[in-house]
Amino acid sequence: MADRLEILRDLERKVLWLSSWTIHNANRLRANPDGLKVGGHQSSSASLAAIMTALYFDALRPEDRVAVKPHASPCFHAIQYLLGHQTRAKLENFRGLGGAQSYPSRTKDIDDVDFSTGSVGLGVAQTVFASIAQDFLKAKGRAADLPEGKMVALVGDAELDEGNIYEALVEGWKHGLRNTWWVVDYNRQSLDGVIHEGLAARLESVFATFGWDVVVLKYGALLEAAFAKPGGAKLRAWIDSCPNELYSALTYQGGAAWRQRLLADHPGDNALANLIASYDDDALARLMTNLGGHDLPSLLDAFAQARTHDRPVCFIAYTIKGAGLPLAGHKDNHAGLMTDAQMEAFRSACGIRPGQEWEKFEGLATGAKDLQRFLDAVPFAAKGMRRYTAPVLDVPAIAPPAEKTISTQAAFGLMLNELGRGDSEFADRVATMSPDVTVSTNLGPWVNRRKLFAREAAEDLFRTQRIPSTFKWDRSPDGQHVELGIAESNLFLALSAFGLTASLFGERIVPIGTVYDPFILRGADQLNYACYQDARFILVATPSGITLAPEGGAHQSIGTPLVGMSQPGLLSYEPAFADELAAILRFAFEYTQRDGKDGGSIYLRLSSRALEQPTRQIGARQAAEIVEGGYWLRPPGPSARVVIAYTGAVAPEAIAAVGLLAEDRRDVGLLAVTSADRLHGDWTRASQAREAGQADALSPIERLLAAVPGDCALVTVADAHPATLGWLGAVAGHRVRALGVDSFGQTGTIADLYRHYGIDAEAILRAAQAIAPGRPIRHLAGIV
Ligand SMILES: Cc1ncc(C[n+]2csc(CCOP(=O)(O)OP(=O)(O)O)c2C)c(N)n1
Ligand SMILES: [Mg+2]
Repeated sequence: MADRLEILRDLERKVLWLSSWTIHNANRLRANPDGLKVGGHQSSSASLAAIMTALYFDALRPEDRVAVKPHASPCFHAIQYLLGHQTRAKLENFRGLGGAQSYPSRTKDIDDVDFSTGSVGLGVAQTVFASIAQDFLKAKGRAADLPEGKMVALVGDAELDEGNIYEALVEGWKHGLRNTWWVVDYNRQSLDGVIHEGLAARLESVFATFGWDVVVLKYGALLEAAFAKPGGAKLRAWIDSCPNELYSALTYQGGAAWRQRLLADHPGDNALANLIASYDDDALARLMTNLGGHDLPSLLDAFAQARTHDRPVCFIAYTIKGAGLPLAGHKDNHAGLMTDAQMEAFRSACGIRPGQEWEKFEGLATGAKDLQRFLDAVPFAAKGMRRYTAPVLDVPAIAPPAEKTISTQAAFGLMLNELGRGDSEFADRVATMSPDVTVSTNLGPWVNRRKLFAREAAEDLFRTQRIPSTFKWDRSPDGQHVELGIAESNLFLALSAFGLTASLFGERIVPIGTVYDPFILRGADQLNYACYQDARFILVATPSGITLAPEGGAHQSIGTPLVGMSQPGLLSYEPAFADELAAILRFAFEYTQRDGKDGGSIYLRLSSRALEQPTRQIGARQAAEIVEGGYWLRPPGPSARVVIAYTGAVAPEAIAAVGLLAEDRRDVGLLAVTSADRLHGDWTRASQAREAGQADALSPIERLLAAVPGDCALVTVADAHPATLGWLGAVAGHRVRALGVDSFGQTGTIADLYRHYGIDAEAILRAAQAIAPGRPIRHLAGIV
């Protein structure tokens, strides 16, 4: 059998070839009707070819989980192709519909992607929370058959500009982060150009501050050998002080340029001149670009070392963007593509015959048999695909609290407390988390029962000191609440990681995160990221809207229901009453466990406004309607000229308005909308089904509005942007007046603010009078 290192060198060349070819082929063959290039990132991929070769073909184990730098996707797909997990057809259709994805995608790619990436910074931070999730499971004796894996991120150096990475770093430190490797592709280039001088030194100190090992891989074996020769120390000193921009430019220009510059900077230095003279131009170019991140022996060594302990490690691997390609080093190379002529030259340099471009073993020193034997024995792929499933948990009974007046937020807290009091398997598998708003979102009683998670047990000092406190916050490996700092970004990434445990570790966890509703926007990209990779979680966002009256405009949310409606993979609900919330929660517990497209995550927009509760028993039919998104609290009669539709905390205003209207308008209907998102989504899907020939397709909102006479008008009201419900008029062609909030909130009482923004009962009456003229509404006349 050929030498292991030689085989890995062959594979590195192959990975570089295949990733470059995949991109080139897609751009060459698939003429794009939009006149756009198919695109791809040849130089970003090349930058990581050696690092990824060392990882995937040697260092990684099946239990490791990896977030690949988004623009190294072609490199990742090439590796998976060599391992037999990616098809040639998908590579040929790279960036095409149904082809290998531009950025690795858990849901769209077939080749064993652990974490989707694309929005830079998020995949990196995701590994921190995946590691905490792994610890959470292990601390409870779960996933016992699975060895502890490393959570690995391949990180671009410019990617490290993203603030969310540092938020995760702080959070990781608080949780005693382990088993996390970040491999920084330090190519000193970003998208626009060359990155700032001296970043590596800053990074070293940042990571060291947070307790990480830092391993700098700066020089490869060729450079180290040169440094040991006469003149070598000078060469090293020159490299160390060379500005990034100059290094990049010389890399691009090649051997002759390196020679000229080195000699010009060292006049009269014979030792250095002799050293340089011992390399021809090509060899000099190879020497000067022989950085640690392209040096397989250094990489293999560093990864093997790091495997011997569980401390988090940041590898700063110096690389050249576009290494091995004619694009190398040029600051414009980010989206640069090799020309046909360049590719042709590269093909023949790789020893690949025309027509044999996809052949795995073409042009390599190692024989096909040896190579296949090597690939078959690669530890990472030894267990095949690394996706798990977990059994569906039975959902325990959930009853609404008996309080006559209560807010949805308080009801949520009580129901979770009840869940915590029980002894269901389901409750044991819940993980709650909150960005420093655990108490103010009513999770406190649950935490009292189920404790905070920590790998080391610690008693609540206030409790041991007998200082009275409502909260008993003991820390324990059994604990089920993951205490997070204020950074909302971390909440969503934690929900994402805990929401993937079934697939990542074969153990189901039901993550429930609470957050103040307006601060969803602080983590909106992270929320999108979590949904994009089909993590399953329940997001409880409370309090919400201007109903948070005295808190003022900086804490009040306006557009979040539209976020909920427009976010794929997330179904949003805004119940008004506790019994509705109970039905929705039961559904959420079941829905988040469903496979694939039949399930998803849930967003509950709740309120701290205590409402008088209806006296009723919700039966199965009504519970189903609540889950479907709406029901008639008062059905309209045949003579209805106006119907009020509301969602959430403005229920009392809508109910009061209907009561007052009833004196002057006949048959007024009152529609309770528990999920504008669900109603809208099902309406869209039913329309699509009809357009596809399924004539009898009908959605819940169409069924509900079928009871409304055609010339009747709708007045909709929400403590949110009016577009939340304004679309209801389009379902069956009713005129609509949509009330809501479309400017920044203010401090005041709820009554003040509802009046100010026009979502109180009188505003509803005024709207009804204007849109459904008739006898003057007495109540309004009285006021005027
Ligand atoms: C949140 C976000 N902002 C911007 C981009 C666009 N973008 C893609 S790659 C990139 C630069 C990456 O540079 P670096 O991380 O150093 O990777 P390299 O290409 O050098 O390997 C940018 C700005 C993105 N993908 N995500
Ligand atoms: Mg870079």
